[in-house]
Amino acid sequence: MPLIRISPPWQLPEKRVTPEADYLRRRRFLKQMIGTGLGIGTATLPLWQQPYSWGETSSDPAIAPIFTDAPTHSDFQQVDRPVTLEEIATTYNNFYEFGYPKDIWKKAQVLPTDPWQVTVSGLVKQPRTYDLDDLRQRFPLEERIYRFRCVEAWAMVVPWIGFPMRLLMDDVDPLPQARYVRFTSFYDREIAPGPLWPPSLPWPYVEGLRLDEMANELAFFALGMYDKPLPKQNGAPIRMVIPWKYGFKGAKSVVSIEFVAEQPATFWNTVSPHLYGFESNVNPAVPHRRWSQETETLVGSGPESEWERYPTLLYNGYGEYVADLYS
Ligand SMILES: Nc1nc2c(c(=O)[nH]1)N[C@H]1C(S)=C(S)[C@@H](COP(=O)(O)O)O[C@H]1N2
Ligand SMILES: [Mo]
Repeated sequence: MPLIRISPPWQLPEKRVTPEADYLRRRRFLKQMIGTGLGIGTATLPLWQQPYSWGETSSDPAIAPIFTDAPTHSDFQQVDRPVTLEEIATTYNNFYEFGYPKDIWKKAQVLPTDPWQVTVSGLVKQPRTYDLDDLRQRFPLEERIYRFRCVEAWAMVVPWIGFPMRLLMDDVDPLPQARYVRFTSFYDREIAPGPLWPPSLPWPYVEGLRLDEMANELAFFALGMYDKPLPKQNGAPIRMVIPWKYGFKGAKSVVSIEFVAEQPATFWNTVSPHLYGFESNVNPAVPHRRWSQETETLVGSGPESEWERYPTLLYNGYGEYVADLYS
């Protein structure tokens, strides 16, 4: 398949980033286009911009509108920074199963995402296995514009489409003994072997939350972003989004969710317990061993050496929602 090379994002004719107003206007415009049945010619678009790409069902025009129709949650319509350009958020990624470089989006296109199943098991009254249709139909989709902060001190603002984790919890009904939740990403060494070094990385990628963190209003499962199903490089077909924690807490391409009694071992915490704590809430006062966390750069806000710097906020600015979890 021919890959279309795009210019570096800061050379795009649009502004460096998409102001909220423009983003919202574009969203309404797209809805109208779909409403009137006027498709936009998409064959020439790069892979990650094509409207619907869950494998075999990608030609099903009935599916795409559920993403554009998802209402924007009134509390999460904007943040105090511009929404990151889609072209940036989908080409500057961490997905180590496909290697270390930020441009793994090309390699990630081999991720098989259809069929897909998410198994929910462990200390629950109603163990369940969801396929993609179950996930899309059982849980009402909404849009939320969230800040995103990687432990590497870069940040983005992403319009996610998905549903609160709380709804899935209610659906499986955790037992009283359940105190933690363990989330496991897709792993298939034949398809995505991960970096060759170090050879001992503890695959698969596993992340964990306390039960009350998962129940928090902000904890979210994303099925889409920018009105479209998630691109593979961003963790298709379903990923965690925990906006008050560092980005690595948000496992991509989730296949298993287990309710457990004890704090689970996680990927990064196993690699380096003192660098990557289980909790890993965004906190400007706690430096990484090799860099300060006091400020962060906004990805895509110009050529990389000139990215805008902002102060890091405790809990990534979401203290009002989560601070009482940690008092
Ligand atoms: N399975 C898996 N999930 C993952 C990662 C990964 O390497 N593998 N990287 C994490 C890190 S470090 C970050 S910052 C975010 C990046 O998400 P994005 O590429 O959509 O911005 O995904 C997180 N989830
Ligand atoms: Mo990260």
